[in-house]
Amino acid sequence: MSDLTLYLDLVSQPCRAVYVFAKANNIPFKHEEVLLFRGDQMAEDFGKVNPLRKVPSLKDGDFTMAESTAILQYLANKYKTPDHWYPSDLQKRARVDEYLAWQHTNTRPHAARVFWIKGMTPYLLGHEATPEHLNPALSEFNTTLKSIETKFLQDKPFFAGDEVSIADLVAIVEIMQPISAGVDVFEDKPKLSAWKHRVEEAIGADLFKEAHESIMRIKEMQSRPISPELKERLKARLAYFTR
Ligand SMILES: N[C@@H](CCC(=O)N[C@@H](CS)C(=O)NCC(=O)O)C(=O)O
Repeated sequence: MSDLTLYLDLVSQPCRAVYVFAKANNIPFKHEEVLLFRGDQMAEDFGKVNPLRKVPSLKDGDFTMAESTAILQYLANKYKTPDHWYPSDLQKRARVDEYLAWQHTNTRPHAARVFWIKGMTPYLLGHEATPEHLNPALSEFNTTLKSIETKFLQDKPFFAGDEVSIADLVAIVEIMQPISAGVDVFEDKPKLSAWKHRVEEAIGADLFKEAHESIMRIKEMQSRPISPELKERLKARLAYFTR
């Protein structure tokens, strides 16, 4: 039995990256669900694993850690996964690290903003997102996608060259978040769309689909009851994105 436990909610993009990576590499782990819509992140026991109360989180024996990109690097190093995921070649690895550093202030917040405004406004406020809020978010996200094409992908099959790496994985799960809210992310972007298909194939279509099942059913989840307290917290988060 593995000592490794991953605390995940697959509606979360960084959780999906960690989940897909562990599964694709046959890393044995115990999957502990921390369902954010149920408020599980506030449970006392989870606070001991991650006082930041965020997923993904990892526990390996007595060792605990947070932050998806650091978790991916830990798993790649510990389980000596195939080199292409996190290349040992200095400059290829630097390409991966470069994207992982960039995405924290680009793909991640910009994709999340589109998702929250388009996908969470009807749920939390009972009406569709207004163009006033949605359009600037879409425009910012499209600029990010353009940078991914021109700076990170260029004319290569994947960000670090001929094979998939954790940088591609982190990017694709983030880009899928607005798709789940009904945004046609790949419209008029054949290059990015072809890259998405390559990443999906490299990961395995079944695993890719499985990891995205819950976020693709977000509407169904939104029809379940949640506590008024949690709803208020979610509204505050939405207000942050529309400020
Ligand atoms: N930078 C962190 C972000 C983690 C994060 O923000 N997780 C969100 C889900 S996507 C979360 O746990 N939110 C719970 C909350 O804020 O209550 C990472 O990459 O792991």
